[in-house]
Amino acid sequence: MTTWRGVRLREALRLYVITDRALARGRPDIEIAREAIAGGATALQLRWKAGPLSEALQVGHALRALCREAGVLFVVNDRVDLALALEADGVHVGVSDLPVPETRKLVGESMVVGFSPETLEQALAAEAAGADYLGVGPVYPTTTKPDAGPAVGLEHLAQIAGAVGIPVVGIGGITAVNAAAVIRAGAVGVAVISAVVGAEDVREAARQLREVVDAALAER
Ligand code: TZP
Ligand code: MG
Repeated sequence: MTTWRGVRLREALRLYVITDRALARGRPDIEIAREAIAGGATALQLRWKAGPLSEALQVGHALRALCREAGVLFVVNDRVDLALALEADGVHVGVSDLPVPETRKLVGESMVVGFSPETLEQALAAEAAGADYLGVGPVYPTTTKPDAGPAVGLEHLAQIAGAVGIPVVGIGGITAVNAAAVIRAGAVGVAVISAVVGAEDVREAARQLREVVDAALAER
């Protein structure tokens, strides 16, 4: 397996779509993922918050195969064990999950490790401990993650993106309308749930977001 760590990662973080059963409104994760990728998603994260892990494994295997076929980065949220079992390309941990040093120790050197810092200090420590990218947010208000806390804003994102050497993606309340500002603040891409997974036309929603992100990156 070729690794995504390093230069390839920045490109892969342009449009990072995260699964969500509730927002999919009965549409299977694999269908949402297929449409999102057809629209231009460059990374896909399996975010499993409820239901048996055996089912997460089943869904994950299908998503893993789809992403491998499409050349899309496949990341598992929170669970290092699930990421390893699925041979995911990456694992994403937050402040309540296994810390970055332990995560890196368990997954080895080829798997991408993402981290969601709440402060600049946490961001710098995660980079030093071997995180490959950071997810910073919620940039804008969101109802998708009830415990996400208040919006941190573009300045907080810009401060972290300017201080670390690893790529940063913005997350939280991002749409095609406000995504360009996130890129201008220093992010290499945007991570979204509702703007794509909750859309009536998932493919078109992804296409529009990707267009905005690509245009904003080209202007930097
Ligand atoms: N982490 C911070 S905000 C958020 C997560 C998982 C939710 C993002 O969802 P949406 O619908 O794109 O605001
Ligand atoms: Mg988490």
